Amino acid sequence: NRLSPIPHPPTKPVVGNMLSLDSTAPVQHLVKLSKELGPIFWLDMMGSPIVIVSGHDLVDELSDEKRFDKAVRGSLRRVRAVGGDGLFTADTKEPNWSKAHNILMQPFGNRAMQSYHPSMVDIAEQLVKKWERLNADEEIEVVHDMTALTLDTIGLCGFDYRFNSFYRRDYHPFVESLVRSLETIMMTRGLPLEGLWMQKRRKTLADDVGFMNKMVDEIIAERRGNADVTSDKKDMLAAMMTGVDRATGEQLDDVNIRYQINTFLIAGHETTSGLLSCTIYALMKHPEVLKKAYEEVDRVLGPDLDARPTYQQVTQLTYITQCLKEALRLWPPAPAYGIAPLSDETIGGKYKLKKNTFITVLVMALHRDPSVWGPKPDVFDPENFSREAEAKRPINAWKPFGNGQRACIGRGFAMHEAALAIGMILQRFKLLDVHRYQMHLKETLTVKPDGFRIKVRPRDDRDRGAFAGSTGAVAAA
Ligand code: HEM
Ligand code: LEH
Repeated sequence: NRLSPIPHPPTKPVVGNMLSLDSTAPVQHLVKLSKELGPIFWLDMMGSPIVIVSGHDLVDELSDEKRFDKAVRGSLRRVRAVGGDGLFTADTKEPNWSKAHNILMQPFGNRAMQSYHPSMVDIAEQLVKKWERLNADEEIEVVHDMTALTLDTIGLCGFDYRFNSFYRRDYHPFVESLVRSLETIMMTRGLPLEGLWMQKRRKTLADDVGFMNKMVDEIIAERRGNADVTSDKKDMLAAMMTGVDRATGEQLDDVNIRYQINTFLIAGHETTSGLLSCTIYALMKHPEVLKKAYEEVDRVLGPDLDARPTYQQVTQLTYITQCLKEALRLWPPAPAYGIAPLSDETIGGKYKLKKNTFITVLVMALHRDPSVWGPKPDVFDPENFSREAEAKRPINAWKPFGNGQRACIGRGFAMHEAALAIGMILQRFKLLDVHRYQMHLKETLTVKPDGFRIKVRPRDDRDRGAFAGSTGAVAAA
């Protein structure tokens, strides 16, 4: 067997390892297997192998883009039903990948972030206003509210659309369709035979995708029909409709723009909300970390709750950014990514991989490799992202946003949005762990805390004074 030196759990006839993978929590199951089988192992998915890699040395080698490229296979291939040849689900070789990559650099760059900032504040204010108006007996569904925040933020910054999630009990119909589609896609994870899908689910999927496409196509058509609007809007849609790829001189067509928007909505609703929820969890469980975070917020944002945070102030929330990065380490919302060798390969000096073999980089396990993170890799410690610690760390040990040219284009957007939201929350609230919640990850395409509920109380001036006084900061100056 060409994969014989790579460890491998026992298989069943015909199905191989397929049915032995926990379908509700496949990633966490793989993490467990990696503890038993080591930094590299392979599974037999009905005749086709998947190689699972989680050791830092090996991932470092796999990060060489001259030898390995993103593979849109497995569940990601299924996401093409919604994302089409948008950036996230396009093969690197597809013409629309490099075209959109070049055009979208600008609307995801630093300068563009400054123009989205007021819209981000608009939505974050809706969140904190909702929390300020809760009665003492009312709890917060953390993931629900964080998803409302991230969805509404990408809707407004992306294409000037308000989902108004804070004004409804359920999500917007578009989001209901999106969630149902991703659910169907995940239910069939690992099943290679399209014919085995449940008939009804397939029909619903087609209906949902049709509904989403129609809504987004209408938004695009309306913008095309209104020259005045195009000229003054500075959202991502405007950039996609006017941007020209320097390499080809071409523009994106409207079907591809639709797929990009679908993709931003998948990304906006699935990942940043998980990051925010996990960060709140970690802060609540670590009083000494929370205290430093409050001190930073009081120093940088100050006590005036009516003054909106500026873009510059958010960039100064460096300790909160360390907390976000540490949350991305322990609970990477996108817990794995798929790649394949461009030619026959040998890695680690001894593991043979044939060209095109599907490899899953198990980020969730990589992020707890003791050879990088020390003997207690499971402990939440923002000092892992102090400037000194980051400078000392080997490259390719922390990959929550993927690798190289196929890494997340929304990274800056997500981090700014998240730092702003945590900043505005800590400026106003005490976090109450009323259920003594213990982290339990629910897997969809991403991972998020399941059933995480808290209460909040307004911070009183005494809390604030204690921190502001002790640092001697003049917050308003
Ligand atoms: C790609 C993670 C937020 C848009 C990726 C990849 C990861 C990732 C791991 C690489 C996937 C792969 O290799 O298959 C995250 C995380 C986020 C986040 C952890 C939040 C904390 C966002 C947001 C957007 C976005 C907010 C857009 C609004 C994209 C796009 C790609 C991508 C378009 C594909 C890039 C390409 O291949 O050219 N993301 N993402 N992401 N992400 Fe994100
Ligand atoms: O497909 C992959 N792996 C297999 C693993 C299986 C055996 C458990 C599979 O079939 O799933 C590779 C990993 C794909 C997981 C993709 C998760 C990415 C989630 C990000 C969505 C949101 N987003 C989009 C852009 N930025 C954020």
